[in-house]
Amino acid sequence: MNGVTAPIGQTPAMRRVLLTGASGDIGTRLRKLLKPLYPELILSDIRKPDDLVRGETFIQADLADAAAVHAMMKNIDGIVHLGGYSGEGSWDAILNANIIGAYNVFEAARLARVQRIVFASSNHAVGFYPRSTTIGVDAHVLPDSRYGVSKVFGEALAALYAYKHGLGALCIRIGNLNDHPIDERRLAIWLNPDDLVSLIRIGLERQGLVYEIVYGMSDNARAWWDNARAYELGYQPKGRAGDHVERAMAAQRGIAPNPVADAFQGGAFCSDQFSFDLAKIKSN
Ligand code: 15L
Repeated sequence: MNGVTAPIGQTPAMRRVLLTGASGDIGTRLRKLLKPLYPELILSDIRKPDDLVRGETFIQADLADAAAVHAMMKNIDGIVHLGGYSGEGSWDAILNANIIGAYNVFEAARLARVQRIVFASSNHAVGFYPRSTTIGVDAHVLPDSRYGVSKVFGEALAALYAYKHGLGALCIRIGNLNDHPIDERRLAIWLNPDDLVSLIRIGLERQGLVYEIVYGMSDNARAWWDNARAYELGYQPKGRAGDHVERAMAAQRGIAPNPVADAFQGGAFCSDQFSFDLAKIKSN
């Protein structure tokens, strides 16, 4: 099934939008890009951003602290949930920040009757697909890390809260967000920051959206992902990975080959702590 968009419905009024993970790499960029669109943007993170400016509203909160998460949800219309660990971490770190943290956010959103949530999922939810394969959003999950497992968990929470409680949800399996792709793998999964904003707007504003998964990538002939559903929802990416091929491939020449990382879409997340036999996966 390709996600569900209800045939009728109102475009939700997105006045107060909460951005979790506002001090992280992506959050720091989104703070500036989302503010003109959602003037009442509320920022949150476990760590206060160093460069908060007048007019920005910040709430310091540990997502593993349910009471703190519930408190910041008051009068929120929509959430962009980036918060948590953004790479591989110990089980304790992932459990607290990404698993318990995500649960607290969804549950608080339900109780506060939030209308929409955009969940920052990741390509690492499906990182063990070979680079020779093109996958859509209905391919079964193949996480490449504890981090990837936590993103699968978040997608599952999003489905549960959408179908059971009407919390409209868009899960964006983000590739690599940067001004330009920085190596061969990142060339295949590159996401221009403005294109992420376009996807977020679909998640928060598209009429009738119930539950969807899309890939967070820009326009890309080299892609490993079929992003047809995003286009059906109105996505019109501006970034073109094809404009950056030479630079990315030049950077790749400086990177040592790794048979496991190079075989799979998730790259080094796959080779990290790998203890199986690559030949057995390939012959599977
Ligand atoms: C991610 O999900 C991470 O948050 C980011 O730091 C990058 O590692 C990215 O994936 C990637 O795959 O390049």
